[in-house]
Amino acid sequence: MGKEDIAKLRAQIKKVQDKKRFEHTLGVTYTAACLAMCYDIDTERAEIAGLLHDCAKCLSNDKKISLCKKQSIEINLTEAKNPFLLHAKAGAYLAEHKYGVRDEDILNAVRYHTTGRPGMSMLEKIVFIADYIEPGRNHSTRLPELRRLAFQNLDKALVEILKDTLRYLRGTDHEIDPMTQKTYDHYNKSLTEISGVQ
Ligand code: DGI
Ligand code: FE
Ligand code: FE
Repeated sequence: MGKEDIAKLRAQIKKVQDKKRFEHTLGVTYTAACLAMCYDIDTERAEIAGLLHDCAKCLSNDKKISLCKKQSIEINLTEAKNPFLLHAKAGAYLAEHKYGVRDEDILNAVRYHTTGRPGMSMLEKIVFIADYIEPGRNHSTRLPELRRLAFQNLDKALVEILKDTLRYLRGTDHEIDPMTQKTYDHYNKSLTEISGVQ
């Protein structure tokens, strides 16, 4: 994919998202490209993953569920109760079959952008973090600090964002997807091991 394909993809995504969601998508796209520059990752792949990450967000919950059922995509208990979570898996499916992406790393960045997963690639981390810190976001008092941290230490930023998300979810009646908790535990553990803290 080159610049022309990216422009085409951007026009396609604009058609399937409302104005606010599309603004967010562009914010994630450019933030992911900036993080990619900072960490020496291919910027075009970061842009494509950013453009696609919420491509299934504007489908109704019924559509997300029926798409997953039809394509035999597993729906876990948390997802069954909170179908909005399925926009990540459904998005990865559409990225491949509707938008023609063959790059498994980009597909995984879409698939795991909401919960993360243990063993994320650099691109997956970049999209996960860009989704949280893009300039249009305004959902955490810790954003200025998290934005700075993202460009200094990607893994620390990942752990702090997961910590923030888990704290937010515990303060609501939303159920925590086991994968979100697993991702936090995995990266929190590897950070403390690296820094030698017991
Ligand atoms: O699609 P976006 O709004 O851009 O961002 P997203 O895909 O990261 O979804 C954000 C929401 O997902 C946010 O309100 C927190 C929520 N979330 C993340 N992990 C979990 C979760 N919600 C539930 N119920 N359980 C989780 O484990
Ligand atoms: Fe999302
Ligand atoms: Fe998003």
